Amino acid sequence: MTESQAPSSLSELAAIADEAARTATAIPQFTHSQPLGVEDAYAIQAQSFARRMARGERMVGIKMGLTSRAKMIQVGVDEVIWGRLSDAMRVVDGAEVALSRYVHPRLEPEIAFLMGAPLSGKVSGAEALAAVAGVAAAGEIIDSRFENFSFALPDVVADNSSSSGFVVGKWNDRSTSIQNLGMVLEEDGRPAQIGSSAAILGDPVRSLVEASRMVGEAGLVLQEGWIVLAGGATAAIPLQAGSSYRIVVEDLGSVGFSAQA
Ligand code: 0L1
Ligand code: MG
Repeated sequence: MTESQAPSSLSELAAIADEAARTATAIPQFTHSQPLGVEDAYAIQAQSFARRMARGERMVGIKMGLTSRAKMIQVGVDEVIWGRLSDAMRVVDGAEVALSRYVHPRLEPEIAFLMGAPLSGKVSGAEALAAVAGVAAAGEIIDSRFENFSFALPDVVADNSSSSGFVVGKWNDRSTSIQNLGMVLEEDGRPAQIGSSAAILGDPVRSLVEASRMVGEAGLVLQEGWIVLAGGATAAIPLQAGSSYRIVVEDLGSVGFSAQA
C-alpha cells in the first residue's frame, strides 16, 4: 500500500474477488497492498458469495481445503480452510468443461459427503458420520483468482478458498468404510496422481468434524442435502484443454469430465 492509497474496505475486496471469479480474471494478491487477517478474509468470502447468490446461485455445500500434507506443501500454507459451493459450480459426471470459465484451473481427487441431517459445532467422528446420508468419489476444480496461483492464507480464504468447480460420482451407502481407500487421478487414462483417503487428515471423517466446527464458528449449519468436499488427497494437477480426467476411488467408484478450451 502506498502512502496515498487508503486500504480497500471488506465489501470492496469482496466485489473485487467476486468479479475476478465471474470474469475469470487474475488479480494481484490482496495482502500485497494491505494487511488482512483471516477473520476479515472469511467476512470477504461471505460477502463475495452473497453476490453470487444475489445473481441467483444457490449454496449447496462447502469444501474443506488444505486437509493433506501434499496440499499444504504445494501452496505453502499450513491451516485447514473452508469455502462455499454453489449449484453453478457443479460439473455433471462426463460433461465437457470449458476452461475459459477459469483463470488457471487445477483438479484434485476428493471424497464427498452428502449430509442427511443438519450438523454444526463441535462433534465427535461418530456424531458427524451419523449426520451423513452417503459418500462418493469426487473431484474439485480449484482456481485461485490470484496471479500465478500465489497467495497468503488470508488471500486464499477471501477468494472462497479457490473453490470454483466440483464433480461428484454416485452416492454410496454411508456405512462404506472410507478411512484408507486407494485414490487415483487419471489424465487421459493414465495415473497422474495416486494417493489414499487417509491423506485427508488421517481419515476424511475428521475433515467433516472440522467442517462442522468451522461452519459453527461462522454461525452456519451444514444443511441436509448439502455436499461437503473433504479435501484433496493428493497435490492438484493443471487442467489442459483436450484432455480427459477421471477420479477413481477404491470401493466408491469413479467420476470425471473432459476439458475444452
Ligand atoms: O485443498 C484445497 O481445496 C485448496 C484450497 C486452496 C489452495 C489452493 O488453491 O490450492
Ligand atoms: Mg479441494
